[in-house]
Amino acid sequence: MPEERLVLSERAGHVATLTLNRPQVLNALSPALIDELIAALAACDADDEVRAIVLTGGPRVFAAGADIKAMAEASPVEMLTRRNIERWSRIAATRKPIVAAVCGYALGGGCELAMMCDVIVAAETAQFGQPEINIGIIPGAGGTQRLTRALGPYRAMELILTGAMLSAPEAHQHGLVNRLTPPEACIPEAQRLASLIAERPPLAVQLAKEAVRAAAETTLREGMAIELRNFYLLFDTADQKEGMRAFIEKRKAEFRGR
Ligand code: DAK
Repeated sequence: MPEERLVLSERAGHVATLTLNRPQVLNALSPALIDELIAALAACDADDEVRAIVLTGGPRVFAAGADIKAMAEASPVEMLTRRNIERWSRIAATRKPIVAAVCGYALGGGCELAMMCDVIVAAETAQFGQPEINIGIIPGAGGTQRLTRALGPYRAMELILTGAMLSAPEAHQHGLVNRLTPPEACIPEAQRLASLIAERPPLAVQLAKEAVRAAAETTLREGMAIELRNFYLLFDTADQKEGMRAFIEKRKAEFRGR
């Protein structure tokens, strides 16, 4: 029997949907699953047919965190030599936009993974949180930084110090979630949003993503420099010529990602 894939991948039009596939352990993010996810995202980045990605954990859960059983007895040196930081940063470095469809728990590394995505669609019943404190550690894949930027320092501090969960409606109210849906509509809504993005010129989408990301990761001066560089660069693309000509000729633009 072939081994079960830990990340399922399917494509409809220009949208790839990646589904974490360890439902029996609430998609606990084992090193093997993270490796498959990195490979699947790299394949999306390399495939011209893919213009936007939906990342989901399926209809019941997003991910309940890194696999506790895989790290319970690890030493600091083992944790270091597993090169997790480098591996996880490859997820965040994906060039194409990722829409997360969070249909249940997004906890610990699961919440951090959702926050590495660019847009978050959540079911009303979903729950977010960084419960690492309850097992004697703190977030290690960006939770203290990205949650703080998303929610502000006081709310993030309370969640990280208590390990409490944040309901999807609260997360939506505080700007961590873009859209709230009934549970069964979460994945289709993420796919709809991804298709909308996929209709836009792909290179402009990727360079816009890079520039918006820079706002959270660099100074205003550096961010402005990245924005300007990308702005000028787009005048060298066929899609910029097509987009502007189509506007002037009052027709729909046909973008080719060139
Ligand atoms: N790891 C391993 N197994 C897990 C798991 C996890 N994080 N979460 C759930 N499971 C497993 C359970 O052990 C159980 O397996 P069996 O006992 O059936 O074999 C199965 O999933 C179902 O879970 P429960 O029976 O517990 O289900 P409940 O509905 O009662 O509770 C729950 C759901 C989500 C409240 C509960 O499972 C829970 O509290 N899970 C743990 C949540 C958690 O503490 N998450 C944070 C883990 S630490 C880093 C990158 C990432 C990280 C750190 C560093 N670097 C790049 C350096 C991330 C760290 C973490 O995420």
